[in-house]
Amino acid sequence: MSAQLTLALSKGRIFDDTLPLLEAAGIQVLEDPETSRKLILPTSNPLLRVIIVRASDVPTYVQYGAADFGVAGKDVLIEHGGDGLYQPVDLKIAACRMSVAVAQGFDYASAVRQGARLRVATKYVEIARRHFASKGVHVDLIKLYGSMELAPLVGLSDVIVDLVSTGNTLRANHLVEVEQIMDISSRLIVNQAALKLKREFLQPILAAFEAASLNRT
Ligand code: PRT
Ligand code: MG
Repeated sequence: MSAQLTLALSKGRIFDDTLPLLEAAGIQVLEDPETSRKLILPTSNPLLRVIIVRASDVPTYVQYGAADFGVAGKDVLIEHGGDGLYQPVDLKIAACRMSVAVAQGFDYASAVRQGARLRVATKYVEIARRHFASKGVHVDLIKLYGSMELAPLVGLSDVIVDLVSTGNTLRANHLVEVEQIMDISSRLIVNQAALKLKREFLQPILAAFEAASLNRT
């Protein structure tokens, strides 16, 4: 029988951290996305295939039903909006935090206090917009697609909003974390129609993922 279920994952940490959860469901992915150029990967379960997409595209594939389920960071889900997605499980994988960082020596506290407009460079404009709105700080949001750390160093922005895990990237660029906005981890997301129509195939895998992620706490 051809694949009934499609799981959307991104290469790198999400793929790597999802593999043990698939193993817990008795499923092996039969090719390595780091060495294979294929974007559709078979698994040991003939009913299930994995597709490899950009991290920020995972919710889109699942929303439109091109994938039945997927794994995406809370950051990506907030920026996407989550329409048409059911989010049953926090898998607690790919954990990090969303933070505000500034160049060493920049006086963030007084910049915020003085009520001037703060120039904020980020890939996460929705999270940044909500955060500074809740503090009553006026901001000019500058959308970037990567290498946010550079922005304060060359005068593009006063601050950045970015993901931090070890803090090594900030340190290497002489930036300082001045505020933590939220903890981030990756969620299982499921297409709402698939949840109803493919329940018999999906349910055992969802249950195994949930059990495996509970073991992580
Ligand atoms: O890389 P690409 O542009 O394709 O997309 P992406 O960056 O969204 O994908 P990917 O695979 O890098 O990240 C997927 C998800 O992993 C994110 O959506 C987060 O939910 C989660 N995650 C966990 C992280 C990190 N930790 C992380 N450290 N995503 C990114 N980073 C980056 C961060 O942006 C910064 O550049 O790593 C750097 C900081 O790391 P430290 O360890 O130096 O602090
Ligand atoms: Mg990345």
